[in-house]
Amino acid sequence: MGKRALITGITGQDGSYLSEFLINKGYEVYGAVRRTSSINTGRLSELDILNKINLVAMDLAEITNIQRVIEEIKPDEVYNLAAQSFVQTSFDQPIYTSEIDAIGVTRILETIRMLGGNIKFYQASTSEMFGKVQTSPQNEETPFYPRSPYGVSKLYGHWMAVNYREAWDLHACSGILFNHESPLRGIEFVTRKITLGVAEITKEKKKSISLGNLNAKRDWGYAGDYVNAMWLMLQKKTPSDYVIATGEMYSVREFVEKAFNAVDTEIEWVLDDGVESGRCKKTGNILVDINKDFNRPAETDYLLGDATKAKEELNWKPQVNFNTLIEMMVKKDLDRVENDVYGF
Ligand code: NAP
Ligand code: G4F
Repeated sequence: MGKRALITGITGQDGSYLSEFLINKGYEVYGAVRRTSSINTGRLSELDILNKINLVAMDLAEITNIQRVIEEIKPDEVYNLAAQSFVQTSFDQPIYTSEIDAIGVTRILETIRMLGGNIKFYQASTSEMFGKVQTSPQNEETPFYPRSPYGVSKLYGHWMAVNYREAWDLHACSGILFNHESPLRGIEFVTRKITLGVAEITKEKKKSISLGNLNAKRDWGYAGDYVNAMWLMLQKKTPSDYVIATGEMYSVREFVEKAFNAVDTEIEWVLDDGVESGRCKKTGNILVDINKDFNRPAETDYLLGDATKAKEELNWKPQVNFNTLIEMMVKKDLDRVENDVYGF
């Protein structure tokens, strides 16, 4: 019989791709979903894997629930992907974010320890823990300096995974993943906001996109490549932590330019009375305006990862580059807008 995996956050971007990946590897996949008032499995349906997954009700806020579920399922591997994952929201909901992204991790680790410690554990750590970066590029040795309640909460979860590994000999790994995107990315994140906006403008459903800090830079990869790395980590005999990144960094501004290029539109940045906008070079129409509401109280200005350890020890490297990623996202959003089917 194949291995059994429990994925928290299965309804999210990474949970959906990881499910697909593990199903293809012959795993029996269990997905933890929190109770919501409406059906929230659009991504799993879009990948056509909903009927291949066993969904179980589990909220990271509730330890009794976590204990019962893990004891009953007896998974070989637990992938903890559930989180309040939007940095901006964490400034408005810092306590809730800590409850799920920090303490939620301890709830799972403690459950695994109480059940004998034989379940392998993956923690979804993040480059946001580097925040105000101390050196560049960032690797596993780079000091952390989180810049948001999300980053601070994730850092707690990260160190808890390390601590349970060292104190209780748990097979716990943290993947320090840099930004990864896809057509299944949530629409509040900047990449998807841009690609959906480009599609809506192209199909004349919208006139412009409002954005915040265009100069922020990120190391953007493809989510489908990154879930592979999660699995590879848990297959290693000795657990460890790994940075997963492309090693290339681009600004939000460059992302905008490339996304419009994908629909044969050239953007020109214009400064008018100190106010910047992105205009169509051909028509002069404003396609991007700046709205300070999207600025963060404290910003992570740039992130650039060095995934050498993952390359050497896991034989992992990204397959999809920046341009292909953007084209893939714009194309999918054009289809969605054209057919008026958004899925999630
Ligand atoms: P996502 O699309 O926002 O998915 C988050 C998932 O967590 C959703 O399934 C959500 O369920 C679930 N969730 C939230 N609160 C929960 C709770 N209290 N109990 C149970 N489930 C809960 O995030 P993602 O992009 O797939 O990221 C996956 C993980 O990797 C997250 O932990 C994120 O912080 C981390 N990460 C992401 C990136 C990235 O660039 N994508 C980079 C580094 C680390 P609902 O569907 O009900 O909301
Ligand atoms: O797309 P973002 O919201 O992603 P952010 O904050 O980098 O966080 C993502 O990546 C982390 C890994 O580093 C994950 F841990 C986390 O869960 C999440 O997946 O913003 C990216 C950048 C920021 O600098 C933001 O200020 O884009 C800038 N930005 C500019 N205008 C905007 C906007 N971000 C959003 N969401 N919306 C805007 O209008």
